[in-house]
Amino acid sequence: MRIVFVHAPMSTVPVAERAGFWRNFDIQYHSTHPGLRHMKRVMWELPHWMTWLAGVLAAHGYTDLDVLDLYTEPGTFDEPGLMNETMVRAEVAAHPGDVYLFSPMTPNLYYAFGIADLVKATYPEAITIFGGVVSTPLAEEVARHDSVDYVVVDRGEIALPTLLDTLGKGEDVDHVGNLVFRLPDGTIARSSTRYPAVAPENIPFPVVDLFPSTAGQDIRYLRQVYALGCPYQCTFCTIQTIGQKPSYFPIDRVLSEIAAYRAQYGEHHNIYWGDETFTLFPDRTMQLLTALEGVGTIRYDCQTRLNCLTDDRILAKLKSSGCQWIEIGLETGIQTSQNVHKHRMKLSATEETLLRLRDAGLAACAFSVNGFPDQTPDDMRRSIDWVCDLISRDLLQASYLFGLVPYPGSTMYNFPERFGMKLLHHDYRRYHEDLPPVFATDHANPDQVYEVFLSGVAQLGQAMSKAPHFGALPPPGQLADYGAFWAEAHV
Ligand code: B12
Ligand code: SF4
Repeated sequence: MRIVFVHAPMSTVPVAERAGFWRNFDIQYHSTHPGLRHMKRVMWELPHWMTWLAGVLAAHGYTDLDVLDLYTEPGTFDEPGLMNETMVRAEVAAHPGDVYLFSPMTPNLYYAFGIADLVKATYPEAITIFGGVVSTPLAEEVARHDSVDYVVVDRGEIALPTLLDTLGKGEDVDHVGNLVFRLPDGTIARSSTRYPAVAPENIPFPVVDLFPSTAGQDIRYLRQVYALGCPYQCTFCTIQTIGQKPSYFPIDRVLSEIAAYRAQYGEHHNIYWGDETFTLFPDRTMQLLTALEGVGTIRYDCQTRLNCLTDDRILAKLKSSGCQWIEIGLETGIQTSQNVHKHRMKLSATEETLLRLRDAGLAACAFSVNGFPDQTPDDMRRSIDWVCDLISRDLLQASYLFGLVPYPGSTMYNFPERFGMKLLHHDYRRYHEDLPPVFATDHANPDQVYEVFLSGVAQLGQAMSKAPHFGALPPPGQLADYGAFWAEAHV
């Protein structure tokens, strides 16, 4: 059985203000990552679900695996939002398979459907299976699409091989768990069995060489997971497929994955820890940091919450074990929004915590989000001013800024009225963090929110034009290389 993993493309939105923003962001990032290389083509990172599930499949004897990568391929879109059908058709024809696996996110679900249509048109006998972050909460809707045969909801480690085994034997899929599919009469069936999550130590080793080693030139870093899951419940987050109780991979396993990925894609690569809240349990974090320090050659980025950075032991060890960049979900400078949407994170601790990080030699980068539904345009502007001020005082080295999107699966999407939001449509192509909000509130309409967003992107871009606190500016002649990814698919 030949199984093809499909990397669905992401259509970027041309936002003029982003050019300067990403350029200056990238300069700040590179300055703290000596030796980092610019991406040749913009894959950004290996699609993690693929190497992960490929490992699961290989352990079950499915070793005839291929990748149809339309994400990195230049020319997938004729213009923003319009896939180049001739090109996609040719790529599908060049990757024949018996089974095609898709794991789109919300903004590229539509394009994944388009590719599935072309798969079915080219290979009518092929089976298409969707899974992952958007297919799970929208399973019925996804299963209704003509070119989708099966939707696997939640985790896939047991469901996917069980489904393939069943199909291979020509048996009825009735007994397969985590499954949603269309019956011949058009109604949607959902299996009653729900498989338990497989403990990390029992998840097979990934298929690290699913991509050629040249893909190492197209990525920014290697993603590695130590713990899966996050116990917080932020209203805009969709962490549901991974789960809420963090469970940890054995440290030996983590280190051997890093070694294998670096051997395949380049020893120079840094690691980006995929853990949502890397410093959640200090004792567990310390065990990993001690091991990393022992290896001594691994440099890395991680992400966490502000309230999980209070332990000085951790800060010191982060630095000595190779951490060079910490991303913190600050989201907004308005405390009332934090109370509702960010699990009551206390902003009063921000300056002191950032100062301690800086003193520990760690560069901090914020995630900030524009457009919380309890904010007026003035609140939003104040929030952006606050982040810019933290940058200007070198408490932050950089900050992302995205527009708030109530993704399917989030509490905000499920209960918008609780937050004073009215969802305006379900055109998921426009559920995009660089586009006007897909909801309205009594405090601000989408145009007002978007206006603040665009000026905020420009303002933050300007704030990041300062000399980096950690590291040095690149030589003037090379400046054009920085942020060059902004017009392609990227985070
Ligand atoms: C890695 C990552 C990325 C990477 C790579 C994305 C990729 N295509 O591989 C990058 C940095 C490029 C990225 C970009 C974006 N991301 Co992202 N990303 C993640 C992240 C941190 C980890 C995903 C991951 O690899 N997990 C490990 C794998 C093994 O877990 P998994 O994907 O859930 O897979 C399991 C099951 O879901 C299932 N499964 C998954 N796929 C499939 C497919 C089949 C066929 C089957 C059977 C089963 C199955 O089996 C797996 C094993 O159990 C998640 C947060 C999270 N922890 O989930 C956010 C997340 C998925 N991203 C998100 C978003 C919003 C984006 C962006 C839209 C952001 C932006 N600013 O534009 C872009 C979209 C780009 C795109 N469409 O590819 C949201 C998704 C929202 C949504 N519901 O759609 C998430 C959940 C973050 C969040 N907290 O809200 N992202
Ligand atoms: S936003 Fe971060 S802290 Fe909040 S639930 Fe999601 S992963 Fe956890």
